[in-house]
Amino acid sequence: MLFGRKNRKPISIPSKKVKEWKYTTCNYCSTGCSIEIGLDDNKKIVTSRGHAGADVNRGKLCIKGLLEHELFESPGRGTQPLLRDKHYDEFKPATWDQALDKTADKIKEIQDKYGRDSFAIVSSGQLLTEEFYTLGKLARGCIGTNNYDGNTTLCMASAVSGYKRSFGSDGPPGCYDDFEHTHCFMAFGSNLPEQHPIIYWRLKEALEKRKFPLIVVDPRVTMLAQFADIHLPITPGTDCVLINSMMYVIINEGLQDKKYIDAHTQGYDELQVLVQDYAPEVAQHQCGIDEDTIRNVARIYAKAPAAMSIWTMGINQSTHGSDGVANINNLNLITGNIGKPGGTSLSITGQCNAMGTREWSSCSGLPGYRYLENAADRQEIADFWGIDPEFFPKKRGLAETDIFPAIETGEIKGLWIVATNPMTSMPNTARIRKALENLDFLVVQDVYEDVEMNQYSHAFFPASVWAEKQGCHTNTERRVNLIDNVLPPYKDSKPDFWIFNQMAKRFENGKKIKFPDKPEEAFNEMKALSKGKNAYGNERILDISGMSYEKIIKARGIQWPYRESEGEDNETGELKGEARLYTDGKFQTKSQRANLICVDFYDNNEKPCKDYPFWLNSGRVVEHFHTRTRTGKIGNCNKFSPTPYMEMNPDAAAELGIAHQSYVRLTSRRGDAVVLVQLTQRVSRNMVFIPFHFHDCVNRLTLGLLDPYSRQPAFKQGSVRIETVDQDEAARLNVERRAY
Ligand SMILES: Nc1nc2c(c(=O)[nH]1)N[C@H]1C(S)=C(S)[C@@H](COP(=O)(O)OP(=O)(O)OC[C@H]3O[C@@H](n4cnc5c(=O)[nH]c(N)nc54)[C@H](O)[C@@H]3O)O[C@H]1N2
Ligand SMILES: Nc1nc2c(c(=O)[nH]1)N[C@H]1C(S)=C(S)[C@@H](COP(=O)(O)OP(=O)(O)OC[C@H]3O[C@@H](n4cnc5c(=O)[nH]c(N)nc54)[C@H](O)[C@@H]3O)O[C@H]1N2
Ligand code: SF4
Ligand SMILES: [Mo]
Repeated sequence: MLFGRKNRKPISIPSKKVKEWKYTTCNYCSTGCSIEIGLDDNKKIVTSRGHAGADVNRGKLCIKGLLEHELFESPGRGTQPLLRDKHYDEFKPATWDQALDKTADKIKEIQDKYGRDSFAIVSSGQLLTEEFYTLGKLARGCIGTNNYDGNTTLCMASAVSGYKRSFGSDGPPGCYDDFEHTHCFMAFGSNLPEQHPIIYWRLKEALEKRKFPLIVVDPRVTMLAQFADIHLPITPGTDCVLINSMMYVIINEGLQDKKYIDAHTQGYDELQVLVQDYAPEVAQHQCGIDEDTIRNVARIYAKAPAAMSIWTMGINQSTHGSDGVANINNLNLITGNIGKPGGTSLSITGQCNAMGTREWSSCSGLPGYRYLENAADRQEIADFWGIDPEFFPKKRGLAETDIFPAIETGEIKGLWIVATNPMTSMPNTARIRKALENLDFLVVQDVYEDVEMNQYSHAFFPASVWAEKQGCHTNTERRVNLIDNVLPPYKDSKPDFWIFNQMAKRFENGKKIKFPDKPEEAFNEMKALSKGKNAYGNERILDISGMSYEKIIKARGIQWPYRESEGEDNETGELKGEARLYTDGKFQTKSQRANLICVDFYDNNEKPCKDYPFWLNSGRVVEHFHTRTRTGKIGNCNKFSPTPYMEMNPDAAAELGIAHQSYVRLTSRRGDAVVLVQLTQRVSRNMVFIPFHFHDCVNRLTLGLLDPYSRQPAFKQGSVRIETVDQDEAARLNVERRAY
């Protein structure tokens, strides 16, 4: 039956008169889609499309990528540098030299008076890799502060920490092609259809060719959970209990991969003892998943010829974030599911270049997965940059989530914020505002002048955005792709790369270290540093020495490792890096064995109680990106959710007399927020979910307890109470907030 298809008119896409298509890569999420931007006769951008020849997205884009070209001229963009003496004064326009001189002088003045570490730098996962590498040179090699970190502490820090503890190194071992080979797919706290729509599309394509079980662990009935074969609505923060219990079943029923465990892991005996405390009949009362389901899922996972796990913020943003990652790795190690097609432990990365910052920014160490704690690593980088190794600290400084408390106590007096908006994205907004008032000097470097962080700044550096610049990103599956330069910088904004280079000239060591003018020369430095062996004598995995911009564009992205010796694939003529890590079962540890790590559960979350009876969960929706500095300005994204809102269960609302689309006030132990109510069965009776995209909303309420290893906040666990409010007053407040 054709349902009248024969009579249907073909869809026609209006011609946009594209004269030329320019290659680039999406700058929102970590999927890493290749985009072509269409220019007309006058070199004006008229449209975008997905690159059909790119392996990642094969012609597809999501709503954000499709409309990304509207960013270049969006309202609120920074047009010129700005300066002021006090954060409550009016800004005055400045030249770049004036703004850079003033900032460099302030940095030196603060450091002279209070010590080198009293000036902190917080960057992002959203710059280009060459920019991260250059900022690392500047922060570690010239300014010399140890309090230098990125917003990845809010995002991927737990994945990094868990990978390092299990495998001896960061780096996701799997890839999207694993979907084509797996026999069981388990997702922990990851909502692919909304947050990584094109990864989801790849998964769906694989599922349409060959059915395999899709198991989703999420307290909320997300879009991915709606498509799942088995949905486990877990009690927030207890994934480790579920995984320990699955391992109990696997080990006690003899379903583990003994050969793999013996040959490639260490620590099995201790793990085997630990999981005995997590029999399903006991664990069910902690994690909220009944014992039969735990047994069923454990058996499906262990019996599958290849099984894979993915996770995102449901795991990372927890006080058990790093442990959760290590435990997912445990599950995959004991079932022999690392480094084989369809068998892997794949963290789905967040921001477009969260991987690039992990690899090359020097935030948590030195470039190329090197450690400050390791003398040979310090020496090697000091020699390469041409400075004294004694200039480097011997251990890592504060993470972003410890930098703000150090501002509060006066230990840190100056701050440089690059491409992040902690006024909206950090937990407990009131505390962040108070801390920022304490600063002697704040410089904000952002694409947008109206970014909330700018309210407290003394200097503002307007940055160029996305394809106004050139450089690389690394995506979730370790694929390095190029953002090619399509347009000149907007007004007097400058690429971040240029800004860092100019700042370096104002410091003593900036004259010793080479700061090349062209991003590709910085890329060549990274290539040189990526070769050879690490401190344990293992071949470096983060090897990009075979890549060049030309090759990357030709291949539409290349996965690392891609060594100098690697050429074209003989059969296909393609340029391909290695799709998977640890295929030989050799890890980056001293013994080359992976560590099985005992993860015991302790319950330290703020939980619902009499006064605050609802779990507060937060996350994202498809049409918005983060703090909405970008998608809030694009009409066709913003129109879907222009207002702060929360998902609430209809039965819970009925009990409190709360109507659909009315305003309510939420109160936590930190503060309050007014939101619009959306009634939905997606959340259970004792939980609400709020997208964190809006300023003065969910992060006024969040507690954000920190993970002991990664220092990542538990954004997703806290508690609130809900009250009705005067609807007219709330509506007025809401209009004021929707200023753009
Ligand atoms: N449209 C869009 N896409 C994005 C982004 C965006 O802002 N907008 N941001 C990008 C970035 S930086 C990131 S980090 C990713 C985030 O991508 P995701 O992690 O997929 O997104 P979130 O909505 O933050 O959280 C995912 C889920 O975690 C669940 N969760 C909460 N608590 C728990 C728990 O205790 N256990 C488990 N198992 N699950 C739990 C929540 O219910 C939520 O559905 O998205 C990236 N992609
Ligand atoms: N409650 C709650 N809070 C959360 C989360 C949650 O799930 N719940 N998720 C957390 C996570 S995973 C993340 S990643 C963070 C994100 O938090 P943020 O990093 O604060 O979010 P963004 O809005 O992406 O901020 C990036 C800023 O960089 C600017 N920008 C974009 N491109 C460029 C560029 O090329 N150069 C410069 N200089 N600036 C640029 C943008 O305009 C924007 O102001 O939020 C965290 N906060
Ligand atoms: S899936 Fe991510 S990378 Fe791809 S177009 Fe959408 S936002 Fe961009
Ligand atoms: Mo993130």
